[in-house]
Amino acid sequence: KSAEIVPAVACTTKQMRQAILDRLHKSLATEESKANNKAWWNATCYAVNELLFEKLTDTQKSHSGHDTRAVNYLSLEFLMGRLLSNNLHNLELFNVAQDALKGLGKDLYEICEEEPDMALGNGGLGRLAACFIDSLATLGYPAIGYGIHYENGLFAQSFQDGRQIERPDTWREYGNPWEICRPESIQHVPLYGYVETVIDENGISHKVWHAGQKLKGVPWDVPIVGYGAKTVNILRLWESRADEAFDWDVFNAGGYVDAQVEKSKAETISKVLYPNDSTDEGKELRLIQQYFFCACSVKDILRRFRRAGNKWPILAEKVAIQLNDTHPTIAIPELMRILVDEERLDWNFAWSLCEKIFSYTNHTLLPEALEKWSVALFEKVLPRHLEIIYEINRRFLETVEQKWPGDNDIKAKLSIVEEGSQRMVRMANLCVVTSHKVNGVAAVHSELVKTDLFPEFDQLYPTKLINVTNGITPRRWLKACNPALAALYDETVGKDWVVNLDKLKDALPKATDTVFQKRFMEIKRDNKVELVNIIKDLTGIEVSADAIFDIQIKRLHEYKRQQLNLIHILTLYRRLLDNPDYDMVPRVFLFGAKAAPGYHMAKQIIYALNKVAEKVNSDKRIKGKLKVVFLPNYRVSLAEKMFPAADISEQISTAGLEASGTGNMKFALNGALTVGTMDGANIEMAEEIGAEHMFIFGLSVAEVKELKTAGYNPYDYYYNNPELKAVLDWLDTDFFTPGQPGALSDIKRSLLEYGDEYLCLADYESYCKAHDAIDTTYRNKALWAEKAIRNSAAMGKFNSDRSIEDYVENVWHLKKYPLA
Ligand code: 26Y
Repeated sequence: KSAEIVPAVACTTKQMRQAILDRLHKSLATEESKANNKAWWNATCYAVNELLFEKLTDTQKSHSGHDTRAVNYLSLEFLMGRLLSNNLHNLELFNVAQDALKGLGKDLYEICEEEPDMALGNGGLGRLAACFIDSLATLGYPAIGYGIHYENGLFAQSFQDGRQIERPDTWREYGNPWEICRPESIQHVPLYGYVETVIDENGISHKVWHAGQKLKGVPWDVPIVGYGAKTVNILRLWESRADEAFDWDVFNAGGYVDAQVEKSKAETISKVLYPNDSTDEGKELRLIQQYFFCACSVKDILRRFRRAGNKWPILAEKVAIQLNDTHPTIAIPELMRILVDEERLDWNFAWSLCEKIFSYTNHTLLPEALEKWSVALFEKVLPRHLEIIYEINRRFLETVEQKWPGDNDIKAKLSIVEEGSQRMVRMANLCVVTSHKVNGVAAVHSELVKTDLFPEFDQLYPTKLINVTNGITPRRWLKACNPALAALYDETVGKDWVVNLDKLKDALPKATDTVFQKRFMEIKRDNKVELVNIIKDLTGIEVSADAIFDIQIKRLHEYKRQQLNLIHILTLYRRLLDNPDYDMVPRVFLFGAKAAPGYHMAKQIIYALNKVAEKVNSDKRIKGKLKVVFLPNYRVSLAEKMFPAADISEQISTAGLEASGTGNMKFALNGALTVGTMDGANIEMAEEIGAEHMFIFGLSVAEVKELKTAGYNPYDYYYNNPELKAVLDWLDTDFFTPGQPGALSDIKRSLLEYGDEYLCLADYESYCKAHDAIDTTYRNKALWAEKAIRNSAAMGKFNSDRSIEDYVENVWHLKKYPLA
């Protein structure tokens, strides 16, 4: 690979400046003196689009010209964040745009702040999809992301008296410059109704589904620019509308109003992203969302296939479909339905195509997150798909019978349909049965998928279950979000690290170089100062950049154990109150997290953290040694300011429960040290970095299993550790909630009476010790700097480009087609 990267798109500062002005005048009908920052942002986006659209059409032309094999990445979530800064970086025009705007009296960083986040996802799974489409385009692979054009993304969070309030996220209320509506590619989607058996002219019977309702899927395309702009792929998002063709009947019968009501019902399908990321609620609207999106995407995939003049036998040579968790599983029976019912292909032939086309990524072992849909609901909404699932299952159970003759327990366990008072369709089983590859997202997780989640499937299909360790895109998570550190790496290891993150290793010899250490830590300090200002703006709280910035940012979940972090904070606070001279490096504990609106305990933990923050931050006795800040509305754009400013990364899930984690990688890449359990990708990070440069604590996966089998009793820890007992008892008083004793007792109850499912108390002592070690290590500036550099420079493996190459080699088998 060459060292010097030639700019992807020719554009001088002068040309950029003119393009922005033109857009301001000719597209936005305003002028310099009247334009606010939002208008400048829009004008800049339009100017970028002009450069980008040409590459987009060139890429699409090349892909159809070569009739390329492509991966279709189906995901209910794409957590894109903002696009302007990233697109400029990938076009290698960030500096050009910065200079152009400077010439116009504007600051590009300020302009970028005008962009609403595209928050079409909950967390890790959605952000992973966003990193993956960046990598696919960067590597030059033909790929399409398919998703839903939600009118409202993940809710906006604010706090009222410390409690989470949710408000709708109106990200495109005033339009979105990045999306292109494609009415020429509209799809129609049937729902409800009944199935008829029809005998054709040759006397052969087949099934016809007569829909009770029809939806229209309108595609919105978002261009995805790869780094270097050698490929611009698309993310295609479907918006639901009423199908006019269908409404005419009601309309003509005088039902003008009814027709309008039908119309708004159809439009609710893509209205809102479900904010749950662990408990599957089995809601009808969600199933319809999933089907609507899968039906549109599958039809679109087949439309492109046919347009190229191809015939069915080569479908699996041209099409790979990746299912991002089980959420798009319904694409499987949908493809079978089209091939068998509409195209009248033989079942066995259609099935052999599906087996080659589909593959599935599992992101969780938590039983409550595994999707199941009631047979009754299926029967009502998708009657033909239910029949197809039954037939898939009937044939599958024959294979099980061959492998384990007469073993009805195994059949019951593996069956796609779960028997019981409410019969349920198990989506994960359908995925595993169909897919040629099933992957977990980190080594330990993939092992647990084999041994704990699907052991019999692993015996039945010994090569199906594999691992693809997650990754993050270094373009967004280093180059764009931490320009100073990116520049230091450019200078130290060459600019190639952006596409070859392993290059960072060349900086390792500098880990002990005092000059390099000084520069590395000055950058960290500057980033902390920036965050100090953001904290002040958002919360009014004043913190010092000299303190250790200890950050936990991720969805709020009991298994992620923000409550363990909380009880450690209380421990430090107590130590300080007991002894005002207690010697500790000042610490700022920062949080960002959204709780699912219906998840009571998660909301209680947010409330507790906010109440503890209020008390701690205003307590003069502790002399500013401890601060607690919960930043509201955690999202990608806020994350981009927090990762570069972190000293400590909290990755403290109960071992065995965090499939991978990806925030862990973003922190380390930006020079934070991890305090974490041996869980998910933390384990592989320790292999790369050296565990001695992390603060590893707590029970291992095996120890968690042992303890649970032996019978875990949280009271053992409560009565044996006076410090632990004191902080838990504190939660029962009204110390943090004056006049309202018991307002935080829920948390204590969950950790004692309710059995402490996530073993917080078992890991408490070890966690506190890890934090003591953090304090000691931080006092040694050179040692800390060395470790920070080692963490960052060792992140090569966690480049999402590597993840994509793993998928290409083991699952998708694609070829690269970059533009010349
Ligand atoms: C079924 C529905 C309620 C649901 C919706 C979203 C269930 C789960 C989710 C999202 C899950 C998720 O974000 N999982 C995370 O995926 C990351 C990427 O693989 C992992 O790094 C992380 O450990 C995992 O929790």
